[in-house]
Amino acid sequence: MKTALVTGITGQDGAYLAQLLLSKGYKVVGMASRRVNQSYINLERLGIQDQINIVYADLTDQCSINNVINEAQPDEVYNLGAMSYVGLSWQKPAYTSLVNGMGVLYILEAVKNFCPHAKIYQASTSEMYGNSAGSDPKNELTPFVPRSPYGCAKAFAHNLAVNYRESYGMFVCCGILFNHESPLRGLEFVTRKITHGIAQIKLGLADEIVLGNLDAKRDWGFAGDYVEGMWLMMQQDEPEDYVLATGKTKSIHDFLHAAFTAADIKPYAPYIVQDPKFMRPAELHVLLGDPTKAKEKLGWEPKVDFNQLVRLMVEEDMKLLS
Ligand code: F7E
Repeated sequence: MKTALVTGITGQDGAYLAQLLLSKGYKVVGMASRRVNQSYINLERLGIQDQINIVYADLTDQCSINNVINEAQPDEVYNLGAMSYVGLSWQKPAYTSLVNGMGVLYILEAVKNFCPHAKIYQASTSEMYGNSAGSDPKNELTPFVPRSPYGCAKAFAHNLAVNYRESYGMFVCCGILFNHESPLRGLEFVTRKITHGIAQIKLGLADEIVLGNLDAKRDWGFAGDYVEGMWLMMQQDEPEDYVLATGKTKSIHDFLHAAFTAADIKPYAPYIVQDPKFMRPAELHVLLGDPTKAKEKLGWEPKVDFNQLVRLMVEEDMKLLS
């Protein structure tokens, strides 16, 4: 039986990845930071909370990471833990850099020193590209020009992961994932904020959704598909970096249209209020990924398309609230 250590076990990706690993017969050790009010709701919603060995450690604390890795002796480490809300990274730049940047250094060092046989997956992100103009769709060779403290920290971590692979011959692969959503997405992210808001409107619990920039475009896929890509990267003989994306981009307007349509409400405009509070100091206008390498080398392709994803999220939020 293989052992996988998953940091960020309480998040959307942690929950879906744990579910996948359990279905493949892994022992799953889930790392949680045990901050105040930490919620295990995602694991509970998938019905797998009792099958995960939860351990407590923090990505800002090298000692705690050392202890967990030394004790668990995992075959595979999936580093999904992060301060993942880009908008908040302007308010908490130092914390974001510590968790998303230095935290990765701590994982790399702990594996190098205490569990050198372990393979590592690092959660890199399309936020690292920033607006790198004229380079759509973005692939593994597109330069990083990050536009947020979040993106800067993730680019640092990505470069470090590649450096440890090259310097020490460690198995470290980075998945450069474009936006991936699901009914388990946190309510602060725009997709879930919209689908949850629609469910509230439908049930008479709210009459508007307050948003920021509606013109931004994202390459949105289903998180359940993307965790399969993570696992596939770790099963290769050689560690490499891969983009996971759908290859299609849609605006927030497109998402609103699809989501309100799925809920049988038209038009959506009367329900939307814009507030500068949700605008970012530096916006990333368009993201579009090229998943060709993942398709050719891993045989990975997203299965759930944009409209199916939106409908799934709306329906689940309706069920949840009613
Ligand atoms: O914003 C715009 C906002 O916060 C998407 C994370 O998983 O994916 C995610 O980062 C877009 C932005 O995701 C609101 O300005 C408008 O242009 O849902 P989001 P994100 O920033 O793309 C990447 C790949 C990651 O790695 C991250 O960890 O939507 N937008 N109005 C809004 N965004 C939010 N959150 N709230 C609004 O009211």
